[in-house]
Amino acid sequence: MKKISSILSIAILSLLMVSCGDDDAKSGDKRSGGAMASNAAERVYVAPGEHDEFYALISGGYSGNLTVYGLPSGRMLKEIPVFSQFPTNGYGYSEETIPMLNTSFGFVPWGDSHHPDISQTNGETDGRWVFINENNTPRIARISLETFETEEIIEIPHSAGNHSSSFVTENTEYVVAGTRFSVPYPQEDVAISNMKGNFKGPLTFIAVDDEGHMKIDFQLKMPGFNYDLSHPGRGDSHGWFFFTTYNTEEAHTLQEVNASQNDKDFIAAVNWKKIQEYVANGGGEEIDAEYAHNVFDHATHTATSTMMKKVLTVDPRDVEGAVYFMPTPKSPHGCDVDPSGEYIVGNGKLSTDLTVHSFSKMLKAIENQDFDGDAYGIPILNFESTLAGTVKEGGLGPLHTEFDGKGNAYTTFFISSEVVKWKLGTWEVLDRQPSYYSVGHLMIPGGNSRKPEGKYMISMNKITKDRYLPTGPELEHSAQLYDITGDKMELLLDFPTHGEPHYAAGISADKVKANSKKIYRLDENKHKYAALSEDATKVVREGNEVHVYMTTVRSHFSPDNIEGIKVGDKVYFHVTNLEQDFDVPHGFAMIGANTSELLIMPGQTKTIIWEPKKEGVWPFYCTDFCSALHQEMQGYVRVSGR
Ligand code: CUK
Ligand code: CUA
Repeated sequence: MKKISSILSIAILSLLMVSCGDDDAKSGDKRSGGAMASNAAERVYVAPGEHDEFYALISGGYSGNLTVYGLPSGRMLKEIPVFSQFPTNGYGYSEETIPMLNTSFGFVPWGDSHHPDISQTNGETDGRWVFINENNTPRIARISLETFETEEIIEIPHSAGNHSSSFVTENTEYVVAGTRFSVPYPQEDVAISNMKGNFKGPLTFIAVDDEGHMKIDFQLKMPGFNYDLSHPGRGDSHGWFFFTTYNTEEAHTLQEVNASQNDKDFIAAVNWKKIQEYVANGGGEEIDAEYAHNVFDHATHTATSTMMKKVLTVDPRDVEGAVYFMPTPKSPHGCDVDPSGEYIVGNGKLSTDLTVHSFSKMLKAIENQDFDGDAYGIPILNFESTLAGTVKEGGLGPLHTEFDGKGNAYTTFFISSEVVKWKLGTWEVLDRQPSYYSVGHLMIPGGNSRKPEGKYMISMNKITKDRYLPTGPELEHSAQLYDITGDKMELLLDFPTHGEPHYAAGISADKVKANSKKIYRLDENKHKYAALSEDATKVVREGNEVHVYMTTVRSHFSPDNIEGIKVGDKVYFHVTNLEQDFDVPHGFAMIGANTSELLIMPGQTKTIIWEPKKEGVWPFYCTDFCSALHQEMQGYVRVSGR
């Protein structure tokens, strides 16, 4: 590969920095709405009592959570705790959910989530689950779209900066995780300058079964590049997975002069079906690995964490035809596959053009062995031989692309702060709209599948500036909703989003199974400390541990007067909510408890620990307004000296 000291790259990088400054490129017309539809208000208005047409599941970035919005209204419906403790409902604080945040590094109650992706059947979003990655302490979570709760978290061993994740194949055979940092594989104490040629970039393929349970099938021991975004093939390219790479120079310090020298990095094309077969026939090598696998069980309402010890690793060179590199200009970030599966779009973030590869040309090039050498034994395909086309004058700093299912693609440009619509096949630019400001990802419901629901697009912008009433230097990020049914994109709405929403997944509401029904049934409650009726409530002492089997129902706790507790005891409140209605939670808060409160759903049992420090008579109460007598929902614990 040709090494050129890329002056353009550096120029663009400096632009990248100033684009966040006060004089945004192309954002001079502040607070004008771009191509704002005159009847925009009407088109996003969802009348009181009416429901939105789509769910938008928006990553909460460094909040570690996933936030649910309705489209087109932009109304925030729920925040789902995933990788972070959440006092609102005690997630990560209650004894039942603490194991969800266990890792090989111990309890890690925070995360940086980036890319949600909805499970698919036959290439269509199916509304069963949404997966999301955690970048910092590499993990993938599965959230049920029936309960809107996090049900499973698997840690990714031998990975660092779990970024190319968590995209699913078209029948949810795999959810895939990459590594943004190359690392010693397995980890060891070596000089950082030892990196080049020695560090690896393992790509992890996690099999998903019919119940949604995740299990690492294999890890592909790739060369030590940085792996960025990824996308599964679909249709004809089903069976392949594509990953962008950057820093193929393998520089261990990423001052731009070191890491952006190569004019082209790669898109790695991985034939996972071949590797799956190889592994099924006993291929690969088991190596030591330490990673937590945390599963929430619905019958017991309790999560368990298992520490796994081995992972199967595959050297791509051992599987004929498993991996090829497609040269792609200018440090590609996004890697997006169109609904037909034929086009693979590489967004070179230091470029103005977009490079589109053709899957069918790629197959031909492989057949003809149209190679330009290799990288660590992996064939590099000739650039021209896979090139389908180039989108010229797209803008500056392309990041991500989505599709509307009508032959059009939409690409975000961070530096020139705009969304550009272009045509697949002819590569002509059809429309461009400024974003306010500096857009990262964009999302079209189903835009990651064979059947996009191409009615709306949201752009998720990094800079908020003057879009809302000022709230100090920290401003929530801003999303913008466009109607994309016409020739031109029409801006309809701005709405703030929580954390940094790198990406989002969308689905029409009628495909989601959540409805007004009871999730936790009392008659199916297998929690070890459940009290299924008021008669079953009790206080049991075991040494200095005290278990209070408590129930709640409008509007009292049972028991509500507890005596015989001593300073130094460890008191477990196991609270079962006996309500019959599906949506009447009760809360439980104890004075001085430093482990948050509980929010217990009907039929559910949850546990919180309280360690009294002082003698006295101490109150507890219900935190969730549950009836006219909510304020009467209270009790006392008497604490005596030892
Ligand atoms: S990344 Cu944030 S804008 Cu994590 Cu998908 Cu490109
Ligand atoms: Cu129960 Cu308020």
